[in-house]
Amino acid sequence: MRLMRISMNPESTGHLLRRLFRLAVGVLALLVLPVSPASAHGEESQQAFQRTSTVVFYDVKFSDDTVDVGESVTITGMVRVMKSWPDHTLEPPEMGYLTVSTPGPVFYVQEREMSGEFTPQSVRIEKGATYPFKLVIKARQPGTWHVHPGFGVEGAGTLVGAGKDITVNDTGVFENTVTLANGTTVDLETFGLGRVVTWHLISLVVGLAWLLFWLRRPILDRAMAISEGRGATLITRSDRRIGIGFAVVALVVGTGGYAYAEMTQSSSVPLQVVRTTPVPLAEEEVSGAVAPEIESIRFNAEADTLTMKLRVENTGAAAVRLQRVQFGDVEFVSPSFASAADPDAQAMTVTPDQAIEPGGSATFTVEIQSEDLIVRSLVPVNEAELRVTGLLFFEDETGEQVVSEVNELTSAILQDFH
Ligand SMILES: [Cu+2]
Repeated sequence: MRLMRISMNPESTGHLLRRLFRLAVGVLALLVLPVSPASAHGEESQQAFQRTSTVVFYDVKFSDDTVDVGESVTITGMVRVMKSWPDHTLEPPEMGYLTVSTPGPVFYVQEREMSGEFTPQSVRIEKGATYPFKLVIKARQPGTWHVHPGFGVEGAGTLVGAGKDITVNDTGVFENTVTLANGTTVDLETFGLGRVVTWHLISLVVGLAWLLFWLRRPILDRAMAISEGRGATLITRSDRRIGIGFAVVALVVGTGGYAYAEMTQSSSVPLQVVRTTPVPLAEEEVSGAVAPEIESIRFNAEADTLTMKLRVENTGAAAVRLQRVQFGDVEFVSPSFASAADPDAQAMTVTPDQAIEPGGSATFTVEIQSEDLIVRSLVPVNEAELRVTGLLFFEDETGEQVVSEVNELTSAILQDFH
């Protein structure tokens, strides 16, 4: 092994000290200065194609935005596994799980339904399927929490729908009790907590003892011996004996714990797995008699506009009108429907803003201010797939009975470069 000599003249020592001093001041400033809590939509870190063409939530409604501790909020809407699911980059969707995305366990999911069916666990899903969903969540901790409905797909991660800030007032009691088959009522917030703590402590003691036994020896000396090929000489007979002792203790504790639980808890049921297949809405019910086709999409970065040329055919018996467009969880509404729309939705222009007569077809130009889409990274200008996938909503003329028809659009975006 060769040693390197570091020469240090007084000048460079002074320089080094000054740098160290500056670094120390910098670190201290970071520690002392007040920090504001970070806040952002985490979903925006997901790529555009993931958020627009895998799972899309629409018509998401929250029953309340302010509740007391122990009160419930119901989230309803539609979740659609897109037909344009990118199988070439992601595995095809087969297993999904409806959930909520919250900052920690601040809510408790009481009810979880897809297509009116109770879905406590992961369910089988299919491409192009639309499921009405319902989530009932009970407020557990006071505070203001950002809540999204979410849908986890095996192999693709969790996609979220429109979010809302829900304030949970610091009054009320959170109760989470359940009656067991043997008639006793238990509080799920504390049930078995003593046992959990005991097992953590036992593992901690065994683990720490094992670490201490090895870590009290000089690490560098031993590493050197191993690199010189003398590793086998480091382990003595008593090390081996103690090692076996640890293994025996771990086995005895594990099997002993199991035997103890079997003896004291006579009536137990193994963990259950339920795999249901919720029935999606019939495709005709979802997309109806409207067949839209994208002729072109142009994106102008300078003017921040997205211009779509649509050709829509209406084979139904009632006149329909383009109501809104949705990319990911961002909605754009036609001016004629603005009054009834979600206040968060943005405006778009539709030319000509006319109904499509039964049996007829029409060509429209839809213009969207894409600034918000860019900010939310929903226009995939810097991705390998310059495509936009979204949902188009139409409404028929019978006023009262509003029928939202949904269709997917998948088309390459042409960029206007100047
Ligand atoms: Cu969010």
